[in-house]
Amino acid sequence: MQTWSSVTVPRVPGTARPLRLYDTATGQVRPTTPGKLARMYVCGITPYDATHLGHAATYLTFDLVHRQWLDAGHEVYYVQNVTDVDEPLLERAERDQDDWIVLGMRETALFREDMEALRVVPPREFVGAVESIPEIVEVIAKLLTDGSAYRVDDPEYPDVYFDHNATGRFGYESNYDAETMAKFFAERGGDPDRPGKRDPLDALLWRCARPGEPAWESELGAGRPGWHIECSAIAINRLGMGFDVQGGGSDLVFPHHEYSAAHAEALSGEHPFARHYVHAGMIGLDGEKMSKSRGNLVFVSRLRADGVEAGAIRLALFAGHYREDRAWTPDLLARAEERLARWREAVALAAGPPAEDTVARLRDHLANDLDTPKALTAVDAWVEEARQRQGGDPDAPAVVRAAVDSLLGIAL
Ligand code: 5CA
Ligand code: ZN
Repeated sequence: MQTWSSVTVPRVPGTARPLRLYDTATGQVRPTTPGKLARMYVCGITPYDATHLGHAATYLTFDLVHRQWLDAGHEVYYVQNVTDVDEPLLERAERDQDDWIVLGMRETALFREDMEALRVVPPREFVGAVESIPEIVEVIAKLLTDGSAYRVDDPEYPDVYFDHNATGRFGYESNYDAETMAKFFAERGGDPDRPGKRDPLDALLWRCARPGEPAWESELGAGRPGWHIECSAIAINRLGMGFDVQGGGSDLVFPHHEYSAAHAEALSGEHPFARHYVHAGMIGLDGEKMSKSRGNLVFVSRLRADGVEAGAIRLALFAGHYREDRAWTPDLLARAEERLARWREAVALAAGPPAEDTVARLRDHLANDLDTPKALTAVDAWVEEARQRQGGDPDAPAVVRAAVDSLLGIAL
């Protein structure tokens, strides 16, 4: 698929800090240790509705990861998928009497526009599930040959399932107990009661064609892929095993990232799938998680239509820490707009207090598990001093402007 337009990331004087991130698998904030090429996979949208602020918060989180690595001199091989064939998309198309392909194309186009407007540095590869079916089929066939996958005993629909114990490490990513796994598996797209499975927790890899459903001819028979194997195949075929960061919202901790890792590890015989599993908290509205199925959404495109600036959306979301579940409120946006105006006013001054310390603190806070609340406070301090004192270093406003642009993605 086509990705979206690039954005210029200015260079900032001084030295970057190595990025440390919280890893769900080990429960610790650990240094990321990319080579010259940093490798990141972030789970993309299922395009049946417009991008809401929850999605935006997640993609902005990983944009910060991307930007800190760029600042540290790495090249970043960033891959993001689009789940352009799956149950929720087909259900929505059915409900609205829409063509699922057209619906997916329309929402994906809007997503690209939203990401561009938010100044998100684009992935190097933006990959659809449909266009990846041949490579997904290939990995499923290999899992079947190796005995990590099996067909259910159903002559009509002999769907292929993954033996979740194939690696002997299942559960290492989420660290959930059996009860929590069973609960989330059932709630988040799993089918514990499918007759013929060897274990309720085994996950679907290939769904044989049913009447009226989209299907592709393949060596597995006509059908379509399960969800988790899509991300395993797309990630390892581009990034290889042991890539630096697997990312998404915290609703993907289980089952999605646990199974994506288990599939890839069973397939390759290598561990780990990713060196860090990084999860953004859930954005809520009126006390509930913002989600397409609940319909309590604030769309990025709606805010754009209302003239809200990307920088204000970033500042509103970055006012909280990325791992916290947090609420979107009109007041949060109003405060972010005021902050943006104050910052803009300060960098437009002819001079300001020396920028070195501010830039160093900004880098320190962001390198420490993306501590954006503290990073914003560090910029606030410089801004207040610049506005009150006037005068000082004539180069400082441009340096702060470049640092805020490069490290936080905010154009002042
Ligand atoms: N296509 C799959 C991933 S392979 C999927 O989960 N799509 S999605 O459209 O449902 O979500 C896209 C991304 O936004 C995921 O990373 C998900 O974790 C994240 N997300 C969804 N809702 C929220 C929310 N309310 N707050 C923060 N992130 C969210
Ligand atoms: Zn995914």
